[in-house]
Amino acid sequence: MITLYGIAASRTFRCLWMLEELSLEYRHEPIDYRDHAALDAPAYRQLNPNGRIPTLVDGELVLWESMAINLYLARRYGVDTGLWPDTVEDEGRAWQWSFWVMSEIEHSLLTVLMHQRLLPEEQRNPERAARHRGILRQPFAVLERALDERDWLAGTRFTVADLNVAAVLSWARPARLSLEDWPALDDWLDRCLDRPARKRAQRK
Ligand SMILES: N[C@@H](CCC(=O)N[C@@H](CS)C(=O)NCC(=O)O)C(=O)O
Repeated sequence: MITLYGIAASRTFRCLWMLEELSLEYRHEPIDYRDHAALDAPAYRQLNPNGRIPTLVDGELVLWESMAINLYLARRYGVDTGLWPDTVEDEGRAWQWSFWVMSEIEHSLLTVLMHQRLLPEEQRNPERAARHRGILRQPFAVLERALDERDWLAGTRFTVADLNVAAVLSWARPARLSLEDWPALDDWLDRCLDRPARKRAQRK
């Protein structure tokens, strides 16, 4: 039995999206990241010593870190459904893009989302948002060049590489961050976010 802990309006969304793509049966425990009593409960800390979401339990295996959870799920259950790449080279690309999006994009894009949309207006810092919009231009250009040459990031179809990167990039939409300078990226993001499994995950 698979159990996933965490609400959809958090990084848990990435793993809900993967579970939905794989059509797996799972139990969803929607722990909120603001519910510190739940995150600090000894039974939860035993699963995730960081006291964060998401956490996946699959039989004896307990995993945390959204990208690791998705790479595991795709490798274990996504070979037949096509979520796991076909070649070792494309597996390498899936690792590459998953690490890359976390190190080059996640922090700056979350900062833009917080300071452009999510924080109460009096707590927003427009200079901070602008600085991180500037930082994002370089990795966005890298992704644009990659997607100018190919439709998908690892192989010739949607895989875990696209899901992991698009799940982070999806914050650009609620942040109302224009991607018009990167048309191939913008188009690829639309194609990823248009998938029924993504929409189901968002409603969890
Ligand atoms: N790198 C981790 C980050 C996990 C994380 O920071 N989760 C947030 C919610 S999106 C959380 O649990 N925050 C609660 C807290 O920091 O107290 C991952 O990708 O899974």
